Amino acid sequence: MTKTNKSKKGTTYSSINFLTEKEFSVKERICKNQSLRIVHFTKNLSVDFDNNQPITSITIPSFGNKKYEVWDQQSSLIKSVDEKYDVFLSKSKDITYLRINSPEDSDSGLESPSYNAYYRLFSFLSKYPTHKLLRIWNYIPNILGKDNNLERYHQFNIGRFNAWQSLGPKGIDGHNIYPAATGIGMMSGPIILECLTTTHPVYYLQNPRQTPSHLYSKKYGPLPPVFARGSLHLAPSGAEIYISGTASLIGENAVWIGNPQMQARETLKNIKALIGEDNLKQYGQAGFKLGDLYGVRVYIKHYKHLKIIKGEIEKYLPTDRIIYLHDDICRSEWLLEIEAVAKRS
Ligand code: 3EB
Repeated sequence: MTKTNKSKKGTTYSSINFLTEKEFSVKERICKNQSLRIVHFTKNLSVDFDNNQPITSITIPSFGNKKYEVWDQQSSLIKSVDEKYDVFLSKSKDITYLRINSPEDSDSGLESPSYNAYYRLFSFLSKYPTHKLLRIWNYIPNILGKDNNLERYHQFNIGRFNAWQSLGPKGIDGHNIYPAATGIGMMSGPIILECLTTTHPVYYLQNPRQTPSHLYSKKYGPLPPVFARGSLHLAPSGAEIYISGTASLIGENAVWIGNPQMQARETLKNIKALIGEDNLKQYGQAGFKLGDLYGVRVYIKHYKHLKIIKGEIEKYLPTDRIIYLHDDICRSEWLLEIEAVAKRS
């Protein structure tokens, strides 16, 4: 039984830490009992998922010795599996974590496994009407590959879009509601969705510098990717923003083609605009700063750009809040993508 710790304010709180293999092995038993979510970044596809533990192996290698991302939740956790929709669930007082794997059969592409993953997610969630989607991670094997002349990311987007149209969450006016997300490559394995839900208030943010993704023109795929640029979560321990995967994008176009340093700067500028006061005052919230970011994942396409990108990011943030990952981003022009959680310390 996990002990429930209360912070000074009497509210629960969570923390995100990046650990080396060694640090993780020392704390493994504690982690497994107290963590809402553990992501293991690895080259090798693990044969099976442990459906009793919140550990997910993701085939995205890390550049440094940090290999684990651990989300600690200082309150009791309930773990279970929904047999009907094959959803793994880890539930804390404030946030629920869900994981869905959707394998690809032979060579029919990603549209149907993507539809299947979202169909299962929405069917599962329909039983919990008080839970709202807060954040989704979409791991897409061989994201830049093509079959039948259609990019695999675009196939994924078709499946996701269609599932959302038929079963996804809707606002009172009937419009679809999309949470913050990441859509990123992975070396191998099934499509994996990791999701967070909450029963507390959540507002979905757009970025004033960027076109909302559901309005992208057809040149970026026959049906658009659907996600918000961030989710503002009014948690009992204070406001926090789940920042979607963010790249060097103005309007709907990639900028600074071929220039990793300027792509890093532009990406940070986008994040600043998303979390800044101007974008939040309509919700009665003060702005956040780059110095408020935690759990920062930096996906980098080429090893040769690591140093220059690291240099840009570490002008604003301490190394221990960042993990650098080697990965393909969903548009071939992008050399990096950044995601994080903003929380006032
Ligand atoms: C972009 O601005 C970057 O497909 O779920 C970011 C976040 C991106 C989420 C997704 C894709 C997704 O279009 C790519």
